[in-house]
Amino acid sequence: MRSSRPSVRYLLVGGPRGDEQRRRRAPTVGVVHLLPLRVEAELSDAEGTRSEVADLEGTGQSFGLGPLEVDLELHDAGMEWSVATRGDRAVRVRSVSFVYAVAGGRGPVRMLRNGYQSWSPSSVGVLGIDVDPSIRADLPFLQAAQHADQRRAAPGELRSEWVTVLADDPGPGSTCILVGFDGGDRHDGTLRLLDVDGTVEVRVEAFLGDAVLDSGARRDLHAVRIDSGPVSGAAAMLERWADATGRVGGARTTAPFQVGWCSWYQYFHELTEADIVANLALADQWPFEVFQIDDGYQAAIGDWLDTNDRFPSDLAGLAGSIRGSGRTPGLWLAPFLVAPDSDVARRHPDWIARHVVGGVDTGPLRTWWNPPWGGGEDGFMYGLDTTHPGVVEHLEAVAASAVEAGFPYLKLDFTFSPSVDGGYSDPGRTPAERVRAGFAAIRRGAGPDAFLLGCGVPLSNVVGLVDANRIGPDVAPTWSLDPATEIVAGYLGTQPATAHAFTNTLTRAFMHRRLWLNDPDCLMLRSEGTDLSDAAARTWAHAVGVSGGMVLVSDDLALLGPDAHTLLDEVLALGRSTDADARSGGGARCPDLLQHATPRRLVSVAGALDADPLTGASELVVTVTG
Ligand code: 9PG
Repeated sequence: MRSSRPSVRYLLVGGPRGDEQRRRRAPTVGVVHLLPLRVEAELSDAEGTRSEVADLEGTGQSFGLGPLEVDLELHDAGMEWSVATRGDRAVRVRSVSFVYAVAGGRGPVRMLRNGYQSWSPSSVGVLGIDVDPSIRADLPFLQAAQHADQRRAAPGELRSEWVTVLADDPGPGSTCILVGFDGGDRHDGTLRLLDVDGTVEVRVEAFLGDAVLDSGARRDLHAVRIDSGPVSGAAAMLERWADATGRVGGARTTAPFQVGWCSWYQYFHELTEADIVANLALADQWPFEVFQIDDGYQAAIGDWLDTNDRFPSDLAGLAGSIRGSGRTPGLWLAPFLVAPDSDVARRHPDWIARHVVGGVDTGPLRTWWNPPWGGGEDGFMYGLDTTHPGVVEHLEAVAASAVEAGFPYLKLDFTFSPSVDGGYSDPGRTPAERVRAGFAAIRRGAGPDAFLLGCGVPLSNVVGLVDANRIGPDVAPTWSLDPATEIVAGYLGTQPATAHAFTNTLTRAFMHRRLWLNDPDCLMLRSEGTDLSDAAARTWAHAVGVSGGMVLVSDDLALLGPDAHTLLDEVLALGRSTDADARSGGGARCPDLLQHATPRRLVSVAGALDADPLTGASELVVTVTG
């Protein structure tokens, strides 16, 4: 749970070049635009004392906020900024924000809410109507996995991570504005939309997550990019933002189109080596290049290099069988989690991040809970401290050993873990830097040629280190969920269901081959042992195809007949064609991105898919080239 350290907010009201800027821009009424309002910083005091002093004097583009100074360069297309300490003491910074008023639009403001990590829902919320899920949940343990800032949102506030599009009332002449950070490796970026006494404000927040800035330290914050135009151009705006952000971050976007098999959505935790062998024996009838072993082989969460009793072979033996069949061996791991009773946790208790409440260390930091993993504390898992040099060395060695054993394809799961609030050996790092340090160690160990797939990953933190990212929640052999099955209030959308994966596949289509390769999650082609109707299974398969993203099949191949082959062939034809277009700057586009809470249409050179997200029924019009 979050430490309840008191925090202080400093406000600078009026803002840089306020009136002059307002006059100069004078946008037409009816066009959504932003007006600069103020700078804010939120500080946490290590001693737990609350400071009441706010230093508000500003000089030019340099603004004093208590013990901090924020330097800003505002321009029409965004801003560059940095934060520094002034004075002779270190400062613990939760966030630094620039606040704009959202003006000129008609009716309630709609917000594309991009989720924090792979599984976080991305869809549209309406200010004043929808609420942030944390308001209902009020459960920091879960919120830590789903948001950059694990605290509850303010009442009425909507938030988006890394980038957002704000639009006014739908209808002819509707306009929108994009606000996004051009990176996420130094800190997360949260866009918060709220109505403050009738003024709609968007808070552009650089989230430093209580990082300690030493006396004299200056940190460059990620530049903010602003773009605007008719709402019909929203998808193109996001593509431009992703192009620019991918360039700044040195995105890895050139891996081949991926076609493979994955064990998870058929065998789950009960996977055995016999299952792998049986599916490998049938794989020659299928076009799989990758054969990926998911969760279930490992001796314990954290002990990735040892197999359990259901696997007579070791990792090298498993990789050898897959390689012997002519395929690329893939392996799942959750590299930053350790079970309390794992070898690694017993041998290196000092590698585990600490749970700190009000400045008091209360034990190892639990970052996830999954009862099937056992682990000695009813399924609670500890988080590794990725700022500890021993952990960095360990992660490098694990990745090197996995590749050495024959697995050049690694699915790195539950990787939000180092972002969770807690005690880490280097208090100067932001949550984003802690996540990235873990991935950087794995990349170094795995080498430049390994294929790294992020999952459960804070998306903005890993550009340039991963080849691909999961961009949605887990599929399941069911289309949608009865709201009565919601486990944590507000977070139904994070629970496995194919409709949830479908939504993110559309809303995040623009990321593919601009920031990494998109992994929309697996196809399930079976027609027995599933609650998915044929129509819904086809809708999902076609969405994956039209998106141009990775295609992994997750079925017991013995269950599949000729229809499954036909459907996979259709998906691959669609996918290869969209993906080829994505390589040259195109790709799939979601034309109704801001029209509904969840979009329904996905269009690419390969075809156009129209679906009903409620029922899973759809129509696909395939482009026929002569
Ligand atoms: C293995 C699985 C598969 C799958 C991953 C991930 O929010 N949740 O409770 C939640 C639980 C599991 C989960 C995702 C979300 O699945 O996405 O593909 O690898 O782990 O355990």
